[in-house]
Amino acid sequence: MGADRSHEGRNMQGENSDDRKSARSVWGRNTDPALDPSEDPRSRGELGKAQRAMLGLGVATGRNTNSFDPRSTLVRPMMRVRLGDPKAAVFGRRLHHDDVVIVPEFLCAKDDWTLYYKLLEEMREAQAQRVPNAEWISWHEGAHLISKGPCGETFDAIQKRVGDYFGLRPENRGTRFNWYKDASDWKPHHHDSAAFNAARARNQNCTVGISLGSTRELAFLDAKDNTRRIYFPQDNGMLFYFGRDVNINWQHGVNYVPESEQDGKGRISIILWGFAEDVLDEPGSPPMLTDATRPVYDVHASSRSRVRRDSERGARSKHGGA
Ligand SMILES: O=C(O)CCC(=O)C(=O)O
Repeated sequence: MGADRSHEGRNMQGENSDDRKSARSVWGRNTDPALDPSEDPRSRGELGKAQRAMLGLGVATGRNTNSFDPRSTLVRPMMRVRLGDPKAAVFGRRLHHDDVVIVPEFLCAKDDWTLYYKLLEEMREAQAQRVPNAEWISWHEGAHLISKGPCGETFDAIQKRVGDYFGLRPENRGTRFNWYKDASDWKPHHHDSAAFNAARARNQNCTVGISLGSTRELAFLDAKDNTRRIYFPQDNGMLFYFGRDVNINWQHGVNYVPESEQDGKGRISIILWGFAEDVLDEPGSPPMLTDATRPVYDVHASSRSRVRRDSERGARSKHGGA
């Protein structure tokens, strides 16, 4: 494509000058001093559209380019995927409300199922000792199992490590123990309740999940357009975090596995809802969902009784959930 010459011969004040000369002092200011600047050919010759846009000498599009203005990319995404270091004690970087953080092998090697079976063993012991609420119950209309009172050394240690990794306030940590007993269990799409429950939202601005056992897909479904879906694999030992606005903009769930691919193996997810400090507040966050903006699927509840139920739940319990 031929060069766009419309801005040549003007400097930032619109005066006549050679762009290349006025650019020299600005271009490449922040490059690594350990590098030889002459190895970058852009320090010579004609300025490209991206260079000119950077210097305020005009912003151009191209036939296959949305914008050559580098600042046009500084826009909030609907989801920003970040990677954490499994060897670190803390994530250690500032979080955004759009963040999804993935930490593969956070708890164990991908092919080591020791923790999966150990957690199940601890749950069996708790159930045998009749620890209150430790029993398995059917959840999400029979889609999978949960325990409302999970306990055990391993469970406690996992919760602590996960909460500390993101610096979640200890007093606000809510938890859930999901068991997808085999590959036929799944989880329907939903928002965690902090998306629509103001009392919860005061104490919870993120969801963190730990996966153990079979790899399953965590599916995100655009809350405004269910043709838009993003699927993340959840491997054994992996940690997965998502921020407040991800929970509002998307529903999430665990995809069903086609019958031909079911292998009998299960998965545990330990979920922690909590409040991460110092998350970057940026303009353009979505409002919390209200009864008007949130799709109503419960044909048995009037919207009024459900609003009341939600706020009561939030006031009574610090735990999160769907
Ligand atoms: O199992 C998972 O990874 C998702 C769990 C979840 O969405 C929930 O417990 O609300």
